[in-house]
Amino acid sequence: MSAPAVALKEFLRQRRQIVDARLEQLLPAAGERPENVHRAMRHSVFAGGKRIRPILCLEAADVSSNCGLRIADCGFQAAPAIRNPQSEIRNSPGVLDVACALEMIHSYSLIHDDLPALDNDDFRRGVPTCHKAFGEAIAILAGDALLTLAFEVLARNGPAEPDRRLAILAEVAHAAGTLEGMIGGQVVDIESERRAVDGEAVQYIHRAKTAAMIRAAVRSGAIAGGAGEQPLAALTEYGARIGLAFQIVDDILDVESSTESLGKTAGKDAAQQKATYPSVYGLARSRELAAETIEQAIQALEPFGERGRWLREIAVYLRDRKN
Ligand code: GRG
Repeated sequence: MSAPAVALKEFLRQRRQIVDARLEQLLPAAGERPENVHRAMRHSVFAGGKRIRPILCLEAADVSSNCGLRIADCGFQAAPAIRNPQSEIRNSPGVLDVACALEMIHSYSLIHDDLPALDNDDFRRGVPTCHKAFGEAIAILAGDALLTLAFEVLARNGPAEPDRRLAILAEVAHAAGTLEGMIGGQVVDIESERRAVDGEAVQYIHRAKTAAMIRAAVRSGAIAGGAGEQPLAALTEYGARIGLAFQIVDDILDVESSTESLGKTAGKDAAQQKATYPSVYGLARSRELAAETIEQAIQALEPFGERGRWLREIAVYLRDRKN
């Protein structure tokens, strides 16, 4: 592995550790009543995801920060857990909790996506899906609970500045919704199964289902960090591009990778006759489109110069990832 790849691996590992430690504090304890739903929430959140959305949020905040905020200085260990509403705002870890809320919403979407009524999957992140481990009713409720907790965390623990906190709430809610958002994309995805779709339709699905939340992760971090109009526009472009490329690569991996390396059932898109980039453009052209889209994302970072280093490296990592 080349030197920069090693450095990025370490960067991602450290960021994951910070996010996981805070998620541990924010999620209700497994022994807290009603235990079953809390265990189910933890089963899915701590099954070992890449934490890409929170990491993007943290890094976008770092590059945008006009007050030299660094994640290392955010003092999250001293911050109270969510159940302490009186004191948490003053000690808020701000952007870190925004990042964790994004991961909660992502985990909710995976739990619901895996349900028998949707993708009907048995494995996710290398472990049994939530409904396989806890039953369908608890899995639905665990997903609902993660979505709800995410908005409580955003409302209580977002950035101290009320305008930034509100802007992030609106940003995330919209991206998770039906208008060019995650649920909208998922609906069109389901409705496109076994139908002939064109490039415009598959791009809509990917933009809404996957890219909207990734773009929102980058934008939320930028807003938390106080980005001005131009940096926010550049980061929005970056987020939208890597978000689209992320799902194109996901489609390619579904064709090329094994169930073991993906941690979820490979080859499902073809089995369910899903609208994907490989089904519309073929594998070779899909690879080219993913690479071109990542290149556009990297170009959007130019104004940040050296400060954009990790975001650039993350874009390349997302292009080359194997799971
Ligand atoms: C409300 C019943 C109901 C369902 C909603 C919203 C939804 C279902 C599904 C969202 C669709 C979805 C799961 C989009 C994301 C697709 C995707 C690429 C997931 C994998 O993300 P990674 O690779 O996963 O970041 P890890 O495991 O690393 O976190």
